[in-house]
Amino acid sequence: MSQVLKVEKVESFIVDIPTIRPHVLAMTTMSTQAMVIIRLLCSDGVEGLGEATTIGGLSYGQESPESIKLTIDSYIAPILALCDPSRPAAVMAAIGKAVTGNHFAKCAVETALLDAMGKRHGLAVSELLGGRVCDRLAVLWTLASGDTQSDIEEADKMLEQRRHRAFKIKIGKRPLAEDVAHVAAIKLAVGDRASIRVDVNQAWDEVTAKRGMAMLADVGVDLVEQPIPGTNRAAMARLKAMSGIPLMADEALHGPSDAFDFASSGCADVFSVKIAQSGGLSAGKAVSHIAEAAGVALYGGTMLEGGIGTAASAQLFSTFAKISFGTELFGPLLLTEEILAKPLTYSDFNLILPIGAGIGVSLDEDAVAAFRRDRTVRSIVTFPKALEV
Ligand code: MUC
Ligand code: MG
Repeated sequence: MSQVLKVEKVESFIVDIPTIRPHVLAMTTMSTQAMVIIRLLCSDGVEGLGEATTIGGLSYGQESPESIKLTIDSYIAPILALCDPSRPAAVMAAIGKAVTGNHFAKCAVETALLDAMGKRHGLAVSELLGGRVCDRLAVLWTLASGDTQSDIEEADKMLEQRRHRAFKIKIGKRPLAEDVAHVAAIKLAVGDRASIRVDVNQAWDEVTAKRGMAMLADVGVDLVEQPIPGTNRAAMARLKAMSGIPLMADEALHGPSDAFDFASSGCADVFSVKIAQSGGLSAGKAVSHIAEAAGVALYGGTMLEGGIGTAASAQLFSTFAKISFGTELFGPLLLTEEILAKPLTYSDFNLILPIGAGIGVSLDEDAVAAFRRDRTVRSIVTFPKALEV
């Protein structure tokens, strides 16, 4: 009789939570966030949690909440049934052979495997990834109400509460002059109290970006994120070469091979590392190593995940030797409801790393039950006990 550990049950479900205000990005306006949560039950009774969350359905990335769930249920769960969950790297390699792309779905699964492994051994996921360098991470806030005065009031409130002292302003939806005036007014209001960055979410062409980045440098912006489509690498390299402000790649980075290409072609000064876009925590870690080797600065990105994805991202980012531009791990704060049993702690401009095994958080089952999209029909994939590897 084999003693190999098994995955006995895979459950994935979508949770829809409203945002505290409309979140206006160049390509969509969010009023709710849909999070895909996965629960793996292993044969030793240990449960692993993971999350895959994207922004605005299919308007940001190539996977939607519905496609992530379908990929997990129909293509990944049957592989999990045949694998030993105490070997996450081997399981992810088996999944990689059968499932191309689908980085978000893979990220949720790897997170759950690492969470279970950490719980099994009494270790935080950061320890499994090499060990923490810090116990807290600087966290910025995105000003994206769509209204200049509301954004200024929001920034003032965050500064007073000592919650955030770096702000990312979403632009690219309005004409360039209006966007720059909006950013200039916010920078003038916060002065030296905060760092101001912008995220264009690929909305500009190269000509607009050249003009825009010069204008933003004049108003005191510290960082410009993904001003043009990430696929236009040559133009990213030209913008980096001419810009007086550091240029950050976000949508362009879908894991280690993009990171390698971007680093070797000098396309960005900074990489926004996202666990979901990278294809999981290990892939995100590889992105960070490529950046470090190439002298590219690091930033801890988010897909506006809830508590599970945010905790998992924090576990990884806490292992980076240096994270020059901080993180944007504020996702749970943008939502009206908490689904963690114990909310993450934000204090003195930082996210405090959760203490505890695995990713360090657990679900509030009542909150989850109240916000699950499938409140009536449940989809749980249970494997027959007799199944042998
Ligand atoms: C993005 O493009 O960076 C992260 C923070 C935020 O407000 O939006 C996301 C996506
Ligand atoms: Mg971005």
